[in-house]
Amino acid sequence: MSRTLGVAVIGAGRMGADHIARLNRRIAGARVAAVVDVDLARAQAAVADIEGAVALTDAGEALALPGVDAVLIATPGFLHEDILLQSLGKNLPVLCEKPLTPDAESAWRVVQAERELGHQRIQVGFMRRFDEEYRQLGAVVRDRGLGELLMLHCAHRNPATPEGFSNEMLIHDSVVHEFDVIRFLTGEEITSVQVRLGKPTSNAPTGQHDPQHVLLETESGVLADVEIYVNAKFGYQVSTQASFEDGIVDIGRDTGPYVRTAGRWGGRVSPGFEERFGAAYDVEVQSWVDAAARGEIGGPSAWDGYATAACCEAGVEAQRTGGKVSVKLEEKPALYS
Ligand code: ISE
Repeated sequence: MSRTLGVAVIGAGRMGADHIARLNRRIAGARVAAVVDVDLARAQAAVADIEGAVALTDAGEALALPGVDAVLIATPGFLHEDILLQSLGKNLPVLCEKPLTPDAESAWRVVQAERELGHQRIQVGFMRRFDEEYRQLGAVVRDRGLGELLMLHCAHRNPATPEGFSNEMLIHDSVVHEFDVIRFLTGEEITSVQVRLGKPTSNAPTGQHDPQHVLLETESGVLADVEIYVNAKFGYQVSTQASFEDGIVDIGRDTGPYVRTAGRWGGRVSPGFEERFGAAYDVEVQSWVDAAARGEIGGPSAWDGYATAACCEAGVEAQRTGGKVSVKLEEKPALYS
């Protein structure tokens, strides 16, 4: 592997473009070697200012290029499995945007392929684990400085949804982050999911029930509730209140300059996840690049991708049935212990 990690970015849409800019300007030890997109013009535009980077429409071709040492997948989830398996076949380090794959069965196939390879190559893009406040909250849980963690109250609000954002996507595109971060904070698997549908907003597109109230339970009985509200209009907000035996911790509150003007006071709400989690994405990608140089992964694993896919499946069933649905997991392979 060359000293500077040559990365093939697969998918030059919203997240892919954000990662290309990041790799190009803020990440040390890596460079964009290729950009792949079904839309060749979009791939070409993405590499226009990057010396030596090539634009392609086929991921397999990119993976075979001599200057490609690693793969960053930012396509829609249904395309991930094929690219992941090809990357494992070439033993390349991968950073795969969430979800690992759209369902637990295909995610499990990826886990098994990695297990056969014998070492971890896939890091999943759950960027919240790299957010400073989530990390601090995780440390409070682990150190037991405030006693045992008992409950988590999470709010996940988006200003609006892109076209085609289905009712199920509230779970597998949005709440998937809470599934992961609750597993990260507690160090436990989620055992059941319930979804309650209350009074909907008139701002949601047809077919989407918004907001929804998701209730989860972990192995030791920690309860978590998530308000997922994806047409909240006012801006982007992700926050958590954690109840411990000896105190309460809040993260994700509004920060930044507090301005008084024209008879009003206040600050700015983040417009979207790129701004809210920009610093976390930088740390995440740097951690992946640094770990790749050591032949390791630097964040959540394929097992985490599989376990959250199983939570999403339970969540979608709970949405449909209104019941409390158990999360069923295969036995965790030793590779992920
Ligand atoms: C989006 O795909 C993300 O990953 C964002 O972090 C999340 O807030 C949003 O709901 C998803 O649609």
